[in-house]
Amino acid sequence: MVRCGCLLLRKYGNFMDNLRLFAKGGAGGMGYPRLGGEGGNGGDVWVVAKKRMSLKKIKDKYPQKRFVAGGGANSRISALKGEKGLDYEISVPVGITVTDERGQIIGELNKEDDRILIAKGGLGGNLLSNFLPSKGQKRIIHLDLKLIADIGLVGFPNAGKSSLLSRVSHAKPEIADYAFTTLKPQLGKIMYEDFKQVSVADLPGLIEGAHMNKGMGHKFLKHIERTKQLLFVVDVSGFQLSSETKFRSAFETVILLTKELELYKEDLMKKPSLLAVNKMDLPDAKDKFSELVNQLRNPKDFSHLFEKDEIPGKTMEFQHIIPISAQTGEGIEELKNCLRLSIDEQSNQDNEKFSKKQLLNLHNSKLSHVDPSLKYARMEITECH
Ligand SMILES: Nc1nc2c(ncn2[C@@H]2O[C@H](COP(=O)(O)OP(=O)(O)OP(=O)(O)O)[C@@H](O)[C@H]2O)c(=O)[nH]1
Ligand SMILES: [Mg+2]
Repeated sequence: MVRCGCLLLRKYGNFMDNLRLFAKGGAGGMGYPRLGGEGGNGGDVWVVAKKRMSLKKIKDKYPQKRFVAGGGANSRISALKGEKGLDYEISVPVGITVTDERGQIIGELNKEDDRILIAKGGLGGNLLSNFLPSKGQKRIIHLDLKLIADIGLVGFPNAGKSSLLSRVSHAKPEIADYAFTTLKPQLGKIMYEDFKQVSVADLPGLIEGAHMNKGMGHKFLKHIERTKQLLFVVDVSGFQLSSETKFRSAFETVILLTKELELYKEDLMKKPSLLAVNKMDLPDAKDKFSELVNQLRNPKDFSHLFEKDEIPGKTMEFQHIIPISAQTGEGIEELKNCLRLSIDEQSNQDNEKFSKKQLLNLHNSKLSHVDPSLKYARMEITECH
């Protein structure tokens, strides 16, 4: 039996769940003192939730991460009331918390088309301001993607994801012997003896072609993006959607699930992942499990089982592979321990990364006070270590 010891360590990737940007409202337009004309107000900068957006897309499209709205028009004889400057709308993903530089929450975008004003345009010049306009508001904004859970359950239909969630938490998801029982994410929490909680999202089953929107398709895959880690759940005896579709062994389901994630978004492959092999109470399960582990150790030797375009560029490297039975409870404690270990390890690495960054900032700010020639000399020394 492969226990927690079956560790295939991998580096944690950097799934993008936050972005810092600069926003500036447009300046107001000049007033017209002689005729009492008012300049137009500057445009405002908004963030607007859009379904198909991701923080990565924003960063790739606008590497400078600078968003400035249009200026208000000056008042003139032909148009005494100057026109308002153009607003700037930044499309952001749904499920974002918007905070300012001090960490104060400005608002949340929970559904499509929700919008928040992040930088107000300046006022146009008028009588009160002696016809002088004001500048637009400047602001550093943080966008944080709210994760729906620490762990997302990924698997073909009927693998036993909902059964597993009901085993490890107090959640009561629907469980049934047909595909697509779960139609939207269900959340549960694993409680540990030291009161630590790890949230788990039971997600709708995935089928081949999900990246092309088959089955629950994108809806399902979008949820996977919003979990810290993935727990693949596969039926040790394999899966067949219907008599018209191919039977897939447990190994094939792992490979095909990986391929679907890769085709949807390669970044998903960077998330720390674990594998729970379910239904170990079934006859022959132990032999099938050993076969699966062997296949996962040498995936290349089994590439003949797939069409070329079904093979993922990289095989998923699981941190732990745990045989379980959601029905009898076998392996469930082990699984809970492995999940805890993996989540703790990830937060330690995140903390470490954060401290290193802080130290580097501190180091650089100290160096900026010394003679520039010394600065380079010192940098070399630091790099030698
Ligand atoms: N023998 C056995 N059956 C199980 C086990 N876990 C789940 N099942 C059965 O498998 C069937 C599917 O279980 P679900 O938990 O609904 O599966 P799911 O992965 O949530 O399915 P979808 O919501 O359709 O994606 C049900 O009939 C369960 O009773 C197990 O460990 N052993
Ligand atoms: Mg389910």
